[in-house]
Amino acid sequence: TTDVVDSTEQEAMADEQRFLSDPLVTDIYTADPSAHVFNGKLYIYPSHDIEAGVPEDDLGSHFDMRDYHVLSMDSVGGQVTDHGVALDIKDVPWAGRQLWAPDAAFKNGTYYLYFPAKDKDDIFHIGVATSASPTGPFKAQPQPIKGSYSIDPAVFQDKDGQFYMYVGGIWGGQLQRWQTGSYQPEDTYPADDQPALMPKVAKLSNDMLSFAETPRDLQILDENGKPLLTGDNDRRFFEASWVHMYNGKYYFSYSTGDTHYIAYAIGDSPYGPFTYKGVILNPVLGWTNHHSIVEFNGKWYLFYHDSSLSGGKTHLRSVKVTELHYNPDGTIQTVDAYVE
Ligand code: FUB
Repeated sequence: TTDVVDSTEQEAMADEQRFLSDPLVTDIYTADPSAHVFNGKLYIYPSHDIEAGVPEDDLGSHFDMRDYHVLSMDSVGGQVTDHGVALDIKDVPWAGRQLWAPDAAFKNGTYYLYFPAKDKDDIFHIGVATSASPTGPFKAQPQPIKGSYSIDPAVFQDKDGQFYMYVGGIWGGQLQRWQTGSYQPEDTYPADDQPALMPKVAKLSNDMLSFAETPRDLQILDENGKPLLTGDNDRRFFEASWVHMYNGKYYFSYSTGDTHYIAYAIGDSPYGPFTYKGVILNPVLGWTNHHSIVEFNGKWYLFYHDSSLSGGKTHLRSVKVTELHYNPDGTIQTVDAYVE
């Protein structure tokens, strides 16, 4: 791709940067951190990056991850525990390759791990696995969630207890192949002056193992109430959905992919529409940018990743955390992961 920053350039950048925060763990590579507070403790559900030796391409084939580890911490800045393998791809009957960005939820004594993987036909779907413990081991359902596709599930519990899944990613995430409602192997996109492809949102069923409805489009609007356009690469949705609530408003945040921002939009309902508000996190070292936002002991935190530990290798990332600050009007102060 013309957009993938040249690896040598990334490695040179890594030598020059001073980093805002350190990796949470350094003995394995981790990415795409989904943070949750369960029983007063912070749990992080990341991807587990490995060097699989797969060449870099636009579809993200070099992200060839095979298992998940769960991390936990009692306090931000305190000791981080790596709980070992929580789910291995060999124990997911339907999965072929590429365990990408997961998320987790808790309901009625059971923990649910939601994860994207390509099936044996190389089509991404969302799987679910369950455990009595937040750290696993998780047992995968025999089939992916019926009607699920694409990548990067984020599960949000609304104030009335209802759970919603937000999902989708373009390019390697295959969202563009589902525009007709069924899978088309060709990659087609709306024209630059047309509304951009949107992430999907669906209510989860009571059993947390299926969709209670057909996933619907989640609208992200500009300041004039018009959908963001395909050509608006600095603002349009690419991947890495996350939803949180602050002061009664719903915040939908996501990566802009090829422009490398974590952006956000605010709305009044879990279904949206959401209005674009700005950038939460400026580009980090490495191509991808992926985050989560959580309140813990009265402070707000941004979990994110970058490729500093690997010296700039895009597919070998490390999870980090920094405090997040709001302005009095509810907008979020932009984080820059590097200090002068
Ligand atoms: O980690 C693999 C993929 O890279 C994730 O699913 C995307 O969000 C990007 O971070």
